Amino acid sequence: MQTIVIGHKNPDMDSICSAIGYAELKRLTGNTDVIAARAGNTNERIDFVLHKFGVDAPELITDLSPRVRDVMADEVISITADSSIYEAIQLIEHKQLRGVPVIDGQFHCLGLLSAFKVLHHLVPSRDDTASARVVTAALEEIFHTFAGRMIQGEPALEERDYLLLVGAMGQESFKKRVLRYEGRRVVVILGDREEIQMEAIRAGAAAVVVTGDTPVSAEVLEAAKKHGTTIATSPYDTATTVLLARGAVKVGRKLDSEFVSFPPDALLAAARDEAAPSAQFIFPVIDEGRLVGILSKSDFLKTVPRQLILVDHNELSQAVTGADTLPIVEILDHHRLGGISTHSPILFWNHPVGSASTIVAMCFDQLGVPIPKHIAGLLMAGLISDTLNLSSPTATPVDARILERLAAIAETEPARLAEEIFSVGSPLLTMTPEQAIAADCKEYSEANVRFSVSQIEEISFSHFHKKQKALTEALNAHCRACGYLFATLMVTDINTQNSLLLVCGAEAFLHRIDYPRLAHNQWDLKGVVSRKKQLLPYLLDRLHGMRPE
Ligand SMILES: [Mn+2]
Repeated sequence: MQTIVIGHKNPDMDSICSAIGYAELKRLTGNTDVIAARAGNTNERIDFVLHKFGVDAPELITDLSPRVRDVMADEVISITADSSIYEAIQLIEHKQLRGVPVIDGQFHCLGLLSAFKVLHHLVPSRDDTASARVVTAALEEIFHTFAGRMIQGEPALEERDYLLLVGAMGQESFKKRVLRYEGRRVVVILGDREEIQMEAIRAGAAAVVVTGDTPVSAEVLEAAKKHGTTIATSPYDTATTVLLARGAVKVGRKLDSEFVSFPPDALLAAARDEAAPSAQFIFPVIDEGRLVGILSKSDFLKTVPRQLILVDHNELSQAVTGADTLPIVEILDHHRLGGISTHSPILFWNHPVGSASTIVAMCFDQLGVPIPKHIAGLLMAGLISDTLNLSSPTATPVDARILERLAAIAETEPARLAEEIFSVGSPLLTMTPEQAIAADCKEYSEANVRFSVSQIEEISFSHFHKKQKALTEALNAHCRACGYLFATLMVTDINTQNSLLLVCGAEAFLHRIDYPRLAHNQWDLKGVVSRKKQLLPYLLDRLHGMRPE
């Protein structure tokens, strides 16, 4: 069972650092199959911190919905098209299959061979009996199916259409019959009836198979040599020998070349819908033309061996796509509760401290696990970033105490690290307006309306005024595209501890904002720096006071 530790969509520093830190704690406490992941791209500030502490970015996972590859059988039992039906029967019986995929030498799937198709070949319907006696194979391959021994002639490797003829009738009737066919296409199968053996040879039969391991006379062998007829013996009686010989037909001639297949990345739910009405017994999984797995209908009932730990969020609307398809086993967060429900009891630690990184550090302490130096550095970055180096109203005495401890372990000065983080990659300078809005955007769903709150941190407002118009346009487009009641962008100056607020959307809502208005879409938020502790409660209050339309 793989455990994925992951933060919210549009990951910020705290989301990334707390996920890496908590995954590391899980590993240090004996959970071997655990990875940290991120639900979106990093930004320059995050990249700077990861580089500074020598850590790779967590794996990018943007959709956790189960895929075909999660449940398919990847040890594929297959058969090549040039194998005989006899070999296919052995395989199907031995492995207890309902059929097998048929491949060529390069693992391309050519079709499917079902046990039903094999049965139909062995027991044809009455209308098909004429073709049922024709076997397309090399003589050697036909002999091989009944463990025959060649006692006269050269091994003929050339594949041809051979007609199986049983020499069971009287000499005159047989002679008439065998002459109806092209001799070189005929394989006569019979017991120790020497006069019929001689008729077959004189008619120029390709081969005579003498069944029941009965001896063949010197005269017959001599005549065969003269007429170029191959003589083989079979240890089985005539009826059995014919049955087995028919198994020499190549699998490639009996396969169903029309079949439903899936790529390994196909969504399992979509594959299930497509597979459900199909009579197909198995579904090849094909990647770049090659057969890489097999999906059976029973595979759709399997549980995907994966579970989630959410950090820095607890609302499904902020979680990675597909999070609702996997069990959530733990949540570590410091936000409002967003109405998540689970099937089983889970570890849920929601603590209104300044960052999820703070909680991760507390988890290390609680379990008595020393915090590795590089993890301490990352947790510092998450904490500093979320609390604007303890200056945000979200910062608590717990954060201050934890930051001091982390600083000692990481041997890093918090003020210095804060300065480094916030001076890298100003969102307003390095991003397009669309990117600046999307970089740290959280969607909320409340009282039947949806809205978003984006936040960017700058070390001054100097770049804002130039970008103000473009930002407002982009925010408007974002609001309309997502169908929100309103969308907001909070631009925070971490030095002066003030913010500017852009809001686009329903006029009725804009009217209710009573901060000092600087322009139609812009308000002055003096002393406001925290989205969740200051702005979000304010917006929710404004929203709840609105009359229903
Ligand atoms: Mn956070």
